[in-house]
Amino acid sequence: MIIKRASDIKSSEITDKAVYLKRREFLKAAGIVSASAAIPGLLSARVEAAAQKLQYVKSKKYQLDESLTPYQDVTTYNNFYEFGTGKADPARNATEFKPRPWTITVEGHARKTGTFDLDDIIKPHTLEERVYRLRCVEAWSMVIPWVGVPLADVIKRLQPTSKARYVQFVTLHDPKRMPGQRGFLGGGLQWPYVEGLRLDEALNPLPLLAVGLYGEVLPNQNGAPVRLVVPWKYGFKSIKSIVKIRFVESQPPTTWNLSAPHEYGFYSNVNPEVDHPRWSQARERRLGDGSFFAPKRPTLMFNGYGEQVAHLYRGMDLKKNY
Ligand SMILES: Nc1nc2c(c(=O)[nH]1)N[C@H]1C(S)=C(S)[C@@H](COP(=O)(O)O)O[C@H]1N2
Ligand SMILES: [Mo]
Repeated sequence: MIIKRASDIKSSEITDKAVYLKRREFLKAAGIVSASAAIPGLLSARVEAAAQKLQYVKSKKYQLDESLTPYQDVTTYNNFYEFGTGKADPARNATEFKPRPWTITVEGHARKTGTFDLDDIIKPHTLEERVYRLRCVEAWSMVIPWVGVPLADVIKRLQPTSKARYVQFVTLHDPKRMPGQRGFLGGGLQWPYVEGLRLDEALNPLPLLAVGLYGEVLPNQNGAPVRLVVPWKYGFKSIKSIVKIRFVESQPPTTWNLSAPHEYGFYSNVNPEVDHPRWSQARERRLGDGSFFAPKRPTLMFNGYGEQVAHLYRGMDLKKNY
């Protein structure tokens, strides 16, 4: 099924009440009901585009006793090199990006391969909200209420075979729609952006395929329409705008490792004891904590998720496997 964005819908369609009601049902079936949809008189495409609400259940288990990073920070301080290397660039340069319709192609060692509509990969009625920390390798962090589904559930439905030992993820490669993929705006990364996890990491209950945050569809700058959230790893593992999932036998290449192998490894687990070659990873600045000069907080091993994930790395030298 294809979900139209509010911006695709002509105002003539919106003013017709019958069409409006039908469309509202359509959006509801898709898990999207806009704030303004509750007040027909106030319906406008502009308002609706600003707030496409999602329907989801709040996770009881995955909450944090920490204040949420304000929406403003979450959506204006981003890393998304496809839209520029500056933190403010993605919010500015991704406004025209249309994340629907969207398909995901599944390849490699799995029983269910092929190209699927996003809504077949992530069933809109199964959405869950979980509050996770995200910590960038650049030593800033955020606490965000994500809306999505566990990656493990999606992978199980795709039925990887015994040959699958890693999962690779690929971002959209479309220089016409992603200005950072043309010329110098994207900092000279190799495109498309790629990431990967060991299959057992991917099957851990924590990683989310997120389609929203703060109860609304993902803003473009945060990786619309679907991005990964792997909360115990540095932010760059949480790949945005995913179009391909590939089940492979050997460790797949990853973008930041290709770009600077001595600085960014395949694992990239948050680890206060292993410094980045050019700076310490022992402390972090929490966005929204006040000024840039607010005291930093200590970074936690595995970003605080050790209880859930430390067993994945038993016996491994995490200094070598950075
Ligand atoms: N495709 C793609 N995914 C990406 C990036 C990117 O440049 N391109 N940046 C990564 C980095 S370095 C971080 S810290 C997070 C930032 O996510 P946020 O902007 O939603 O906070 O996205 C990650 N995912
Ligand atoms: Mo990052």
